[in-house]
Amino acid sequence: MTGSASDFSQLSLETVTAYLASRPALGGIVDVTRIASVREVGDGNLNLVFIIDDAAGASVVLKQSLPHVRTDPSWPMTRERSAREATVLGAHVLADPEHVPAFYDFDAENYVLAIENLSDHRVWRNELNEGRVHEYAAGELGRYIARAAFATSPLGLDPLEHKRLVARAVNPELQQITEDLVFTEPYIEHAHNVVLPGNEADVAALRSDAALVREMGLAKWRFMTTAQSLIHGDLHTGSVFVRAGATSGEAATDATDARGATTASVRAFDSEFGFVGPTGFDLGALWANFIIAGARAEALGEPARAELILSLPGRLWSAFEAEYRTLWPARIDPRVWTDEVLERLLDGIRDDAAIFAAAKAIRRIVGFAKASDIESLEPALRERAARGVLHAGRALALTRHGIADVDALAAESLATLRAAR
Ligand code: SR1
Ligand code: MG
Repeated sequence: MTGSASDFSQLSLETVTAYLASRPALGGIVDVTRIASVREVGDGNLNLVFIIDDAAGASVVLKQSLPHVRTDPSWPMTRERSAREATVLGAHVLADPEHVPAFYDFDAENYVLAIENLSDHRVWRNELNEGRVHEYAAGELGRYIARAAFATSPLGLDPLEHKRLVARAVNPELQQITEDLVFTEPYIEHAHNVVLPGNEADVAALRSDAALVREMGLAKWRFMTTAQSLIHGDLHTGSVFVRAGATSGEAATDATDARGATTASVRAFDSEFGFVGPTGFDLGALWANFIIAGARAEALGEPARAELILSLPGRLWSAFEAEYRTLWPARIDPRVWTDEVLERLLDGIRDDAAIFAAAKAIRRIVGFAKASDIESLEPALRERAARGVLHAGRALALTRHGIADVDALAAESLATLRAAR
């Protein structure tokens, strides 16, 4: 019954401790008889997030989906997205435990995931906004995407298992949000679209560019009809935690390895938009957000930092490709998946990554769910930065064909950002 002490359908600061006590799987994670603090820290578009610490310093994060968009309660949203996130995180923990939070529990009745508290990490987008690039993170995420892609595709899964995974991971409502927000709404008149008056002509130019709209239509088709691997589905820099190591040139933290040295750590979280889709989508999401972060650095008059940030797409791709190649000999069916097939797969994933990057860069300027990198700039700087991202997205979408060098494409994006006035 709603409001009773054992009603956990919408957790609150008052009910979280009783909830923990009701979950046997969490007994070994925190001491529920000695809870020291409970905080609600959710600041994304969708969910409640609680951090609970016990008196001995152990902690856990509880993430509960709401039946609507957190930032817009009039927009209903399936709570089953929690189950989809549990499916993705469960599979990715098996594929690459180094790059995702530890996964303790999933409560399907109350839509609650219990995961590792990574409070000693920082959200990468916030770090980028403050001028700390954490460039090592791009390579780590390239390895993560490759490991997850290999393990959850027919390269690493028995064919029947892959089909069962496709069925288990289908995520209709959230997939449709991406179809609408990323690939459609920026190119039509829609109430979700808001730009500065000075950027209205830039958006009109995108919409009247038939070649660009065609590329976005084809990208949407790829997104909707491709079932390669179980993707994260929303891998922007706000879905990544980073913690620098002692030698990575960033601020040190108190997490140490066996020798007492601070260890770097990079974790992808918030995979509720995941499904079995195109592997290049996660690469493209990060790539887009590197363009956006680079636009911010340019707008703030930090060209060296912008250049460093625009080296990240290449670092991401190189690490992905190297890991994918390393895993390739272990593919479960080499009979017709010859080494030539590997080259074609990589070509296709790279091309997908580029067009998805273009789409995801443009959507963060035009449509719903913008990026704080740009939004936190004062309007005169914001207008130019937004224009630069739109121009860079368009150029990437239209010139990527046949260019196998991600560094060259990123260099073109940097030049485009710089040319925007
Ligand atoms: C209503 S959800 C809006 C956006 O937030 C998420 O981060 C996804 O990117 C989604 O498109
Ligand atoms: Mg999210």
